[in-house]
Amino acid sequence: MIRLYHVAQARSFRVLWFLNEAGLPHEVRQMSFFDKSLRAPEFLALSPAGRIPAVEIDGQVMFESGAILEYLAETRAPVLGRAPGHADRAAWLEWLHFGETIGQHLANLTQQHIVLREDWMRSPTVMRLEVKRLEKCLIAVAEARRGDYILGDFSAADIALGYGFLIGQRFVRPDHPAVAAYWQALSARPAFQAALAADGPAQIYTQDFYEAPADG
Ligand SMILES: N[C@@H](CCC(=O)N[C@@H](CS)C(=O)NCC(=O)O)C(=O)O
Repeated sequence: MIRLYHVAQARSFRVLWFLNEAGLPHEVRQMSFFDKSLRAPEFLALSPAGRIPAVEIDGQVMFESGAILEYLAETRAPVLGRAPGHADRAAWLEWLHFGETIGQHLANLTQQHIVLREDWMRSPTVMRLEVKRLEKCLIAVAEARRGDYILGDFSAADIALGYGFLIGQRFVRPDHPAVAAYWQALSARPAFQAALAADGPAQIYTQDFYEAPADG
C-alpha cells in the first residue's frame, strides 16, 4: 500500500504525478500548511522536519521528493528510471536532482511573494534576481531536451523538472519556443492531468501570476 502525504501545489505533486504515470494504486492523505498538522508528532515521525512530501510504501517511510521518485522508479516502475549501467544513468540522476535547483528558486520566490506578508519584509532585489535565475534554469532545461523530453523518452526526471515548469509559470513566463514546447509535452500527458485533478484546492498559489516589482 502506498500512502502519500500531500499538500496541493507542493513538491508532493511530483510523487502524485509519478504514481499516476506508473499506474500504482495509492491513497492521498491531504494535509494542510495551516492547521499545525505538519508539526504534530505523528507527522514528524514520518518527515522529521515536518516537510511535504512524505510517503509510506508498503511500510517503508520516506521523505524528499527526489529520493522518493528514485526509489519508486527502482522498485516499482523501471520504465520511469534509468538503472545503474544504463547509458543515461548519470544524465537521469543529474536532471532528476536539478529539479531541486529549480525548487530552490521557487521556494525563495514563494517566500518573498506569499510567506512574507508585509511589503517591508520583502526584497524587490531578491525577487528580481530569483526570477532571472529561475528563468535561466527553465530555458537551460528546455534547450537541453532530446526531442520532447529531457532524455528523449519520458522519465521521472521530467516529473521532477516538470513541477518546476508547473509552478515556475506563476513567477516567470519566458517567451521561448523550447520552454513552450516542453510545457506543451508535459501538460498534455494524461497522468499529469490526472494528478492535477487529484491535487486538491489551492493552498499556496492563489494568483495566476506574481509579478516582481519593477527595477528602480
Ligand atoms: N527538498 C524537499 C523539500 C521539501 C519541502 O520543503 N517541502 C515544502 C512544500 S513544497 C514544505 O513542506 N514546506 C513546509 C515547511 O517548510 O514547513 C523535497 O523535495 O521533498
